[in-house]
Amino acid sequence: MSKGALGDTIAAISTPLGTGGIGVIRISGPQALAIAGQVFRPKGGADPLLSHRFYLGEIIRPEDQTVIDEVLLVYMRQPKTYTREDVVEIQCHSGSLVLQEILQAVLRNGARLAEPGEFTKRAFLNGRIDLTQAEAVIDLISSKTQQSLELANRQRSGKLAAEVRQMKEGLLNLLTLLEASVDFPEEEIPQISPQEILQRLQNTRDRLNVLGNTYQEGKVYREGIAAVIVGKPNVGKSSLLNSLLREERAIVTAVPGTTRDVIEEIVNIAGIPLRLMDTAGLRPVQDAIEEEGVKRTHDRLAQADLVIWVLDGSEPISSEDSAILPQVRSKKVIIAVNKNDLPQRIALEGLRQQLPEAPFIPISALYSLGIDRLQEAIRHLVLNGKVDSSAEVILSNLRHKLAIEAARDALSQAIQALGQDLSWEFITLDLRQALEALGSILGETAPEDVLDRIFEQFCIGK
Ligand SMILES: Nc1nc2c(ncn2[C@@H]2O[C@H](COP(=O)(O)OP(=O)(O)OP(=O)(O)O)[C@@H](O)[C@H]2O)c(=O)[nH]1
Ligand SMILES: [Mg+2]
Repeated sequence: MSKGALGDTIAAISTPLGTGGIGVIRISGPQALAIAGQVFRPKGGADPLLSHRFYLGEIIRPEDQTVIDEVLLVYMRQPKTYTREDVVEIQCHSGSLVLQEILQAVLRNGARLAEPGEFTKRAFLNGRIDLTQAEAVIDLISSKTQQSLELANRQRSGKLAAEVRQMKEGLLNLLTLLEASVDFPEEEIPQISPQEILQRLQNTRDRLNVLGNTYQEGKVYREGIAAVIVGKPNVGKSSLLNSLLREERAIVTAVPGTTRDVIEEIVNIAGIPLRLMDTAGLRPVQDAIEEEGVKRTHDRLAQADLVIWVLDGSEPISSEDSAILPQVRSKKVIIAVNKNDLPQRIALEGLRQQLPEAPFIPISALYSLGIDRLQEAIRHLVLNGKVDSSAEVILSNLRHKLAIEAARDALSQAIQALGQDLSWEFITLDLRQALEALGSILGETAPEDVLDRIFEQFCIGK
């Protein structure tokens, strides 16, 4: 994708392919209205089409003037459109053949097939949204919980961008003052004391620090975490998965070694999208299938952000349980002491000493008891107890976090330079670096390949 190709008109199917009530074909660019005129016959013959109005009519094949579908068409004159260009949207019956044929008719009349994310990229290049807002559109589409949706919406509405802009403005202000005194030391220009400079630098650095610290929470909500349920056979791992899912997803039987393959589902735990994996029970393997299953358990364990280790509270700890300890020790781990509905015969003291940080939660997966407490423990552990959802702006994107840190480090250097009485040129250099880092968040100074990487994550038609 290149910035230069803005002059042409692009088109794509914007709804998922497949049968459904309505499908949408979107066209954007200077030729949008002309192309619509070639393929669309409004009922009653409206001409010209007025902006931002729906028209009922038919789409016809340009070659032989036969009808493809009856549709609703809306023409939106720029600039009040998604891309800030002329946009036409055609709402047709959603069958993949209908959608494809209409798209073909549009393409034959001069549109080019849009690349993934190209509509949103145009909105960015035409200045309707900044890069954080474009990125928020991806997050919005892929949100799995209300919390991640809310984070995406805050970013889409420009909260992060506003905060970044404000800090940029402050720094730019300072830079101008400093450069004036460097360039015209004898002139009568407003002077700024070193204390005042220090104060301003520190203020902004502190704000950057606060913002950077929200990333841990934001990332969890945006990307979710991988949690794997492990334990020896028959302790109730699959029962726990089912209980958390509120659905009989995994097979549960009284036969140890029931689960052979990894079963993976997404559950919403207090707003956190949890990729939950039920695994084969860990024990010395008895056949080739179980061997492969246990190997898969180990693979998942290695990648997991969080481990839920299930024990059977109705039995004493066995050597099979103990063999699991070294494999989970270095992980964030929660101990679910299951079968709490039966008389308890487990002694946990030794294990508590081995895993002093881990919460031990008594549950009954069979009767869904203690599951709330388990969920709370998961939330607490994942967010490290450092949750501050009240923060107005929460970082959830690694690109933003790295830029915020780069800006912060540049300011720390400036503060150091100030303390060492270095020439103000050193400080202005650091300030420029900080400004560049902040500008890259908004897309002002983001190089082409960074943009490409961002917009490639979109689907076609967005
Ligand atoms: N009383 C009681 N029984 C339970 C509970 N949870 C699971 N069970 C029973 O324990 C047996 C094993 O349950 P599963 O969920 O299949 O255990 P698992 O850990 O997935 O076993 P494998 O897949 O073989 O490793 C079944 O008979 C369950 O009904 C519980 O909370 N209380
Ligand atoms: Mg199982």
